[in-house]
Amino acid sequence: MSVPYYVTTPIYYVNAEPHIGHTYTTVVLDTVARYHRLAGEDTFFLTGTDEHGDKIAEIAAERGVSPQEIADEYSAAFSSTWKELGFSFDRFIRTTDPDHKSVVQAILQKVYDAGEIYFQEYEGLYCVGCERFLTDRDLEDGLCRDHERAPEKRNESNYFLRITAHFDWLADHIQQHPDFIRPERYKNEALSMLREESGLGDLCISRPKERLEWGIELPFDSNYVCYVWFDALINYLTGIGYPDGPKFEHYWGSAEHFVAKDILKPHAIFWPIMLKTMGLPVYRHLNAHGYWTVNGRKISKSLGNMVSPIDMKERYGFDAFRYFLLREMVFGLDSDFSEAALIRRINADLANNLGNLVSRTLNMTARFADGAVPKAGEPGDLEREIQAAAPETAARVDEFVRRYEFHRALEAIFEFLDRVNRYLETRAPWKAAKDPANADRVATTLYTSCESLRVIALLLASFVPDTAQEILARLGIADALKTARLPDDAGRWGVLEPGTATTKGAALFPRIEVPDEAD
Ligand code: ME8
Repeated sequence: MSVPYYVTTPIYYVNAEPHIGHTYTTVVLDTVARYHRLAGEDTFFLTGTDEHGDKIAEIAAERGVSPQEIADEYSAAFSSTWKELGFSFDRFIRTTDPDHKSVVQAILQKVYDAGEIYFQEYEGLYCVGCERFLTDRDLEDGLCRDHERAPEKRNESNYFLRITAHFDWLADHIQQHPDFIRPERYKNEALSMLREESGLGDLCISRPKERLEWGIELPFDSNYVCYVWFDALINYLTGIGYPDGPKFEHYWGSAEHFVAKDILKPHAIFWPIMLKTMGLPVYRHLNAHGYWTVNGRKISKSLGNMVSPIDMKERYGFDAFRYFLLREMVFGLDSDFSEAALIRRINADLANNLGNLVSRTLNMTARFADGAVPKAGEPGDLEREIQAAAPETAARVDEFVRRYEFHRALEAIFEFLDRVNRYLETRAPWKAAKDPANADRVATTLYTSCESLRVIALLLASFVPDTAQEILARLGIADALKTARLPDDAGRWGVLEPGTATTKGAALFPRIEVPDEAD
């Protein structure tokens, strides 16, 4: 089998409809999964929903329905939205799936038998939003920093996982593998969580049933259910058939998790230690990104600013929205969303730049070459420059996608696109075609533009899949993505066969007119 590549989104809580934040992480995953598949890697893309815990039990109680009903409703909202948006995931896991429940119980028993779990009475401040006991550092003016709500004082006997005993080992591992957690700022944050003064203690992994029944029962004590984070993280193993499925053995060594910075601690600290206590190798990389704000404000239900990806798809087309998300956010840093900024990007990059090149090239091919890819004559300097830029661009895109620098990858593709637009301006085939003596030069120019469009479409295929497919179809090579290998096929020149029938089609991205005050 070919090189494995296993990527995961966080599994989303079933307490909200999917919004721009969840959509961003899933768009990133869809993009890398598509890219690595096109690069011939054996890719597995996992996403899903996180359904147990206080938070869900609380909503169910408020609504007077069972937690399972809430979980079914919201999980379906995520899975149907993800399908409607065309995400190419290989499994949508739910933590209420039967295979997940047995995996969690088997792991709990294994770790318990290994002596890594102990029982103790505990008193502390508990935040239902975080689903955990807080430390002093989590508090600001007595309120949970993340949820801005007062934690509850709780006194309970519970089971704890000995995580503190593994801090030195984990700190060493992080230092010896500098890109284990990336970008670097999050590696540094994880290291500082492991320092003694951070006050991070052992991890409480149980909840007494008298307080919370909605969870997976501990196999060694039926009075308790498993803490939701311990259960949730294990989805990354269940999703590929742990413990003895063939997929598990194939994929686990290549695991890459993607999360936003809100859930750095469970992924950077709890999860590697959990894996260690289970006797499993740790994941390959944890990739953390920043937050989306909307018009400069945090996304929240109460502000009513939860940008819906389905609304965006209906209004602008989903490719335009995904392009914006990937082009605008520097992976790792925060970014702001506004419709005005989205419209600016659509007009500048997609309508003017890309859309224009597609329509000019295909209209002229229809007019001056009878709607078929013409045969190129001898290339001049300008053609040779474009031919040389194609493999360079493909190599840069490959490097940037593999480093998760999506904005740079798109920048590189659009630099190539600009170059082709400038080339067309210089060759001006619409003028040259007036004199039949220029027929050969016009054919060469149009071949160069059509072939450049093929290169651009292959490189864009992971970022804006429907648009790329449409361009390829108009170029008469609708099946190109079925066999293409990136980066080589995008960098190879002369693949389009002269004589291939092309189609003009409507504008790919019509310009969006906005009144001036929209800015
Ligand atoms: O934390 N900006 O689920 P969750 C960017 N169930 N990304 C955002 C975002 C924003 N404003 N808001 C949400 C949980 N996200 C747990 C995870 S994993 C074993 C368990 C994205 O529904 C981002 O990926 O709160 C973030 O990490 C995740 O949604 C949190 O989703």
